[in-house]
Amino acid sequence: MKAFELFNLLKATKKIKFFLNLLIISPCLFAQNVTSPIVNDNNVMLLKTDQDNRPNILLILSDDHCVPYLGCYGNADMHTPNLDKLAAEGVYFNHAYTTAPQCVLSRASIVTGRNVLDVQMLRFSAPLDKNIITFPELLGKAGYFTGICGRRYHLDGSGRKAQETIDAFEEFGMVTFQNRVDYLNMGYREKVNIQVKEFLDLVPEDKPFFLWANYDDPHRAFTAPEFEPDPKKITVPEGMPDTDLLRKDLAAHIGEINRVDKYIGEVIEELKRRGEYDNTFIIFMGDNGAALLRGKGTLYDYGLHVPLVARYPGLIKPGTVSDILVSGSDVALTILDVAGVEPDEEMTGKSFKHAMEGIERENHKYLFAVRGPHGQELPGNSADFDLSRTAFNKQYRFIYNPLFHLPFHPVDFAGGEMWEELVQLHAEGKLDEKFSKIYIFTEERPMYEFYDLRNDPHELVDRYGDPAYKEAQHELMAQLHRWMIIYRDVVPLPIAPPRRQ
Ligand SMILES: [Ca+2]
Repeated sequence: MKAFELFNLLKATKKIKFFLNLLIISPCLFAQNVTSPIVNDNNVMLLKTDQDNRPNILLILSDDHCVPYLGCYGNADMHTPNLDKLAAEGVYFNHAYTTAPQCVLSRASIVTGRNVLDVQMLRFSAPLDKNIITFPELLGKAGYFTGICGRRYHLDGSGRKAQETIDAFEEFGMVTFQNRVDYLNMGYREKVNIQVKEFLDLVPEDKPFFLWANYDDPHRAFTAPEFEPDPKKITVPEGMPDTDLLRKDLAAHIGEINRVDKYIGEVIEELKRRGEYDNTFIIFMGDNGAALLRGKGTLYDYGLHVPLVARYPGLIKPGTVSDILVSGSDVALTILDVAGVEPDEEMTGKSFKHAMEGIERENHKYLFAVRGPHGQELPGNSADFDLSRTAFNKQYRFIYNPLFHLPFHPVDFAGGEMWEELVQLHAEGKLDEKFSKIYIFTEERPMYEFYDLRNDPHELVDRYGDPAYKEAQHELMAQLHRWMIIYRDVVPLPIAPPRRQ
């Protein structure tokens, strides 16, 4: 049977199932107040009885994308009219952070509503345990037609594999996403939008949909020269050395984001054409920070701080801006909240629906993030393998580097000419002192780092050990210590026990 025929069959079966559901649910509607929770035949708690008004949900991820690389974050070098308009008609968040600076780990949190340690997804690339519930499954059980498309979603053990790995996956049923959603497909660039349309064609008329669309921009290699700004005219952030090669690299990065904005604009047009735009909760974010200096693979701001934009006129007032702390693990809870579906009890993220409605109430006092292995190499440098941890809030960041002695390598561009020139300049003593001091150019990293983010947003001055920050430093260190205990981290804890007498 061809895939398309199979989908048609699925569509018909789901329609029959929908009417059966209605028959089961109808007596409950009359028996209860309309706002009372009801349980459908999959034992999923629905908070609303008025299912027809539930929005469609479109989650869009760009790949390796940090703040401020969108026009709505005040970056004049960007040409991102579609995402900027989405933000203007909805909300954007100034303090959204992923739970890890890497695809696999971060996406595991996004889809499970839990932190990386909790779902044991440190290894690149581990498959997500079949017993761990993801939010698309809950939406599916609550009556949504669900799908994932585009770039690798990374949660079925992606990447090159030894035959022994493939055999183990098969024997223990570890590739599970085809069972978790109605539609699963993968593709790059233009193919993503073809798949989006294919998915939309398959949505049964009587069901709302949930689609997770993954784009590969601005992941390296950078391949969008026609979208790049003039390197001479862009602004180099204060935290980066201003060299010609770095400008060229940064402009190429911006080009990719400008391109993904165009793709997203096409999806918006498609939703409008189908009359679904205003009835769709669109949520856009970066899967982790950008592969730029002190970005992807590091626990500094550019590694974790991602754009987060949402639009849904039924809920969000145009022009809303939120300053609350948001974690990647909050996305699942928020989507379920908007859909009126009860989360799984193991989910620890917090819904930020209230912030989209203009209520500035903090969900978190601190956020935490981890680094894990990247790729399959043994520990030779920090790009391939690292186990750093961080606790932070809007004011301070504490970083714990248990593998401080591993030489620093940036993720995804260690062999590039921009990086090699900077290393050379550092070796020759020609790099500005403020950059030579940051730990990406030094032989070793310190075990602990501490930054005053309000006064030093580019994290150029490590304040660890500075008596002026003694209390704040201990508070974050103790919070991280506690968190690592609670979630059974295998890494030695940051606070050493008292010495033997
Ligand atoms: Ca990524």
